[in-house]
Amino acid sequence: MISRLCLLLLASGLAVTAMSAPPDPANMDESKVPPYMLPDPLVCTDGTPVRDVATWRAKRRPELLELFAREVYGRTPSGRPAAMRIEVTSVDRSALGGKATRKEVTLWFTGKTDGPRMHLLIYLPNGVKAPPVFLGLNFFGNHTVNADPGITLAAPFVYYDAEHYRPAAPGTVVGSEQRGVHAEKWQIETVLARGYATATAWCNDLCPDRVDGLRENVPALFATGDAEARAGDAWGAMGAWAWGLSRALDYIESDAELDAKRVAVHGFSRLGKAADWAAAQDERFALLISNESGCGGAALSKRIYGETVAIINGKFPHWFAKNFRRYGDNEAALPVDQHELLALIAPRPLYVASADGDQWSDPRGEFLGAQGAEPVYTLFGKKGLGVAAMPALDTPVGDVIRYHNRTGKHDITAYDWAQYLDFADRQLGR
Ligand code: GTR
Repeated sequence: MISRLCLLLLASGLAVTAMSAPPDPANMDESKVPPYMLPDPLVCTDGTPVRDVATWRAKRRPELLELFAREVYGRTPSGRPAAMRIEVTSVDRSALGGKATRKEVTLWFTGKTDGPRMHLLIYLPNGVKAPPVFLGLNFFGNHTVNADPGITLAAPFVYYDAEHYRPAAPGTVVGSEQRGVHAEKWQIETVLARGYATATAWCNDLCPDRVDGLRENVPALFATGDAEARAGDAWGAMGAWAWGLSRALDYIESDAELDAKRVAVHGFSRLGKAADWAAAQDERFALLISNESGCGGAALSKRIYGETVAIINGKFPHWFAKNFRRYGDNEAALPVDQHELLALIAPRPLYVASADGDQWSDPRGEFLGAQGAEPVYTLFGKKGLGVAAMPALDTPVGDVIRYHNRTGKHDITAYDWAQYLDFADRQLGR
């Protein structure tokens, strides 16, 4: 398999030999990608080849999960808390002009209203029995995903620019003028019209996206310790966000109006990384959409292009396990790479998407991540990407693994959603 991966990489125009020092600070030049070697998803750490699904399940999959937990994302401390309490706080059966039912649900993780909680927003298409669900976290609060005035405003917080993540004027608080600022990114009416439900929660409910965020909410519940003081293998924001996606799925399982067996988890950018990790760990997710998840998501770490392990951990010290920092400018030492994270989704449908204007996320590295997962899909008898080279722009390829590289900037657009809906139709059976 190593040789097969090498061949694929060579076919993509890359030499695969030994590691050399990465360019500083960020390489955005394809000709300067240094040689690298990827671990084989189908060879266990002790050298045992994985030749069947039983060995993958019993040995290699648990081993890879352990490596990603220990070295990259940190350990997920627990599943569903025994005392978690679910409260449906509102139901409106004539939302969005009568086309949808809007539900708001709070998950009280300790069962107590003074403990950490997540507010889930759900839309169901009226007239569709037990629809499949698209589930993803949002960046800035549930009220930003649609202009529907019935969505409860998130608690006041310092607002960030809608396109980037710079703090806005200090003290700016969320208000009704921010309703629907990310509606384009969510395409909720389109998703509903195609017969799917959609569910979302604000990532900050789980772990505020800032350096000291680990002292609050879910990380605090599990006594994580702050970004610097925590243990090397303690989780960070990515872990807490992924955990929250699994708790949202717990709710979906409890709601007979939704089809919990057909939940597509999706995420864009940093929340794409979280969705990847959630789907890798929790096999209840039926399908993963990884939209421009980049470094620490679908993009290979050992391919030094765009954002690197050193850069991401420097800018966002709270996202990953502290152990991941050891691989900054030392990616060759990583015992895993992100193609193996995507392999953990097998045999479930996987869509990886890039944007050509988003070189920071390394589109080619994302493509190679998806391609590198393919041998595990083949082991399951599933058709993966089925291409040797990266496809032309705006040309989706693949079967159970699918990939496209969209024209345009770092974003999730109507074009992207059109592909995801078609993919979900085919793979989830609508
Ligand atoms: C960037 C970060 C990326 C990506 C992006 C986003 O600043 O470097 O890894 O997560 O933010 O979330 O939009």
